Amino acid sequence: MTSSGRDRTKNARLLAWVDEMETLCQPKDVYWCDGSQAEYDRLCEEMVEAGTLIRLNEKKRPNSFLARSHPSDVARVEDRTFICTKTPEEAGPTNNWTNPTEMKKSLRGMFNGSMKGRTMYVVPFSMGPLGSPIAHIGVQISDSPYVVVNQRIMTRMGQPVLDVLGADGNFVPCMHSIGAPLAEGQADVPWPCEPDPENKYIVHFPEERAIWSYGSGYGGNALLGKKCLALRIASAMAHDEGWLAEHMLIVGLENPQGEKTYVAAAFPSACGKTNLAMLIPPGGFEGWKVWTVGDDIAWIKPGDDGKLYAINPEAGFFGVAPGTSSKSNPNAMRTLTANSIFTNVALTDDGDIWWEGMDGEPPAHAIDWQGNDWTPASDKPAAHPNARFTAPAEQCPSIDPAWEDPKGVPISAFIFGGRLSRTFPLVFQAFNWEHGVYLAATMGSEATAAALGQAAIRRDPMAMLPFCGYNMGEYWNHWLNFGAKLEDSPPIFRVNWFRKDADGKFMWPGFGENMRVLQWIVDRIKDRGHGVKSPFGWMPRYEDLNWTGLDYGKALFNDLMEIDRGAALSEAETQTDHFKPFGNRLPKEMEQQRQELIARLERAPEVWSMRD
Ligand code: TSX
Ligand code: MN
Repeated sequence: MTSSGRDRTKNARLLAWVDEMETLCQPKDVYWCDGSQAEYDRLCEEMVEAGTLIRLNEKKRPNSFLARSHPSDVARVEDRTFICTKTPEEAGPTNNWTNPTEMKKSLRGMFNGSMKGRTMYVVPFSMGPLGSPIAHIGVQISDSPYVVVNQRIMTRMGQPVLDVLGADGNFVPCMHSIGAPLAEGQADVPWPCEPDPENKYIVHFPEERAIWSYGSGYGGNALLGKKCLALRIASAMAHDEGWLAEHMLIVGLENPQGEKTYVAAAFPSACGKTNLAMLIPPGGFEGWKVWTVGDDIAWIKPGDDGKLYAINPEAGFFGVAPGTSSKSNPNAMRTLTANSIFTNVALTDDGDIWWEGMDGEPPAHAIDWQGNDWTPASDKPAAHPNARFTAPAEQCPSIDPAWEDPKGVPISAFIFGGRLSRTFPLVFQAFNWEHGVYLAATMGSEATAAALGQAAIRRDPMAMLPFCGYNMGEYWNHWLNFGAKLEDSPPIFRVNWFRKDADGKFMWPGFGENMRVLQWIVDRIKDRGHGVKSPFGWMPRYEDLNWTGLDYGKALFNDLMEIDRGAALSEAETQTDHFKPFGNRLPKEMEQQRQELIARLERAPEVWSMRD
């Protein structure tokens, strides 16, 4: 036995599992990660020598690296993601289901000898501050050193986790192999993986609380603490135990009096969630401050005082690089100045990184994400559109002083967003919890069907469509029950930064200016904010928002807030297609809310507007 685990933990279940996986995967050796800086530095140096990492210019980007993935391994593989519950019904109509016994059998076949010629790393990690009552421990076994160093940024990783785990502590086993064993004498490649997408498997066993991932070294497929544990497995735990595991950012909104209000917000992809999590208030908001607790995942539990408390289970940001700039997100740019790993971005001639949408002029020459020469005249992007940065959260200038508080931060409201170019107002507040759950369950973003220029809504309920580890109908039911049990359920808001006018131009400046919407939300939470009743929910009038520092007229605002009855009714009609697959798992409240919306719209004028 090459394993040194007995010196590191007395957890019998962990030791037995590692031994069993060593026998199955047949690695050349086993290494238990301690999580130290020295270990991180050594693994990075080994990857530089192997060609997996490129060390960036030490003056411009200290202690930072570039990785280029195999072109087949650039994103999560949703059609290769499986939820293996006893019955397909428990996984629900939005997940890929496979029989757990059969899936386990074929996984054992795949993992048999899959680590030949490689080191098997044992990576203990905590999702959430070490020892927090809201945190959970996972242990990932992986044959990828790239995974190990990313996990050290994204989670609390190493020996302190084993110390907290103790002899009888519980953990989620997270089994990972890139699926590229090395034969005797076979040379390695910079990014080994299983290149055939059909042979990649991201598999969840929610009942057993276990994860098996095969064939990919990339992001959400391979850093198993994030989407796999903190969302898919945790959502199943949260359902059983009465809490929430959500795809949400968490921010603290501090007013000039120093009062802080924390909110959690869910958006589908490409809505700028990380930008909102790190927002800098615009001119006119002196004394206001937005504090970042997390940009992607929130674990939320009711406290003894009846309030909700949330932690960010992660310790870093794994964000989309293209589009990130000093304009769109100055705090992110500052976070990335050192100690970061960049994947599939471009390499500049001075050893720094670049991507589309970064500040300033594009470089005259660079090496693109596939390692080829690139100039602004090239017809392909220099960075892959899903290129990523991995950066420590503590480096974020707006990181909240309480971001590692083990008891979490109190959540006063939920915000749900979408990307809708027509007929959807900037902001409104749900009439009550049930109505808010309905608004969240029907949220989505536009997928433009280019042919007709027509916009169909791609539904992404609670932004959890790819991340719910059980039947989504039951998930909505859980949300309804969760709120019903609370003495004081928090208000729920919907926002849309992306409405366009008839000329196709964005009507709302977005970015830092979203602070105006956030202030109204804080006002409403504190029962200070005025609102008018619309068919959609409570809305601010022009005079209810703070316009200091922005030249934005009342007529334009009223256009931004108007509701077209016909469009809203046909939207409500298409929700039947969205609800139908859930059958008797659809909570009756959802259809009830839809009918109530239709009734409100039928009583409304053809164009509902605040114009007087
Ligand atoms: O992140 C964005 N946010 C949230 C910021 C806190 N983006 C980028 C989305 C892609 C990830 C936005 N894009 C936002 C937004 O609020 N709004 C828009 C649309 C928009 C784009 C450009 C302009 C205005 C709006 N530019 C000018 O008006 C000059
Ligand atoms: Mn996400």
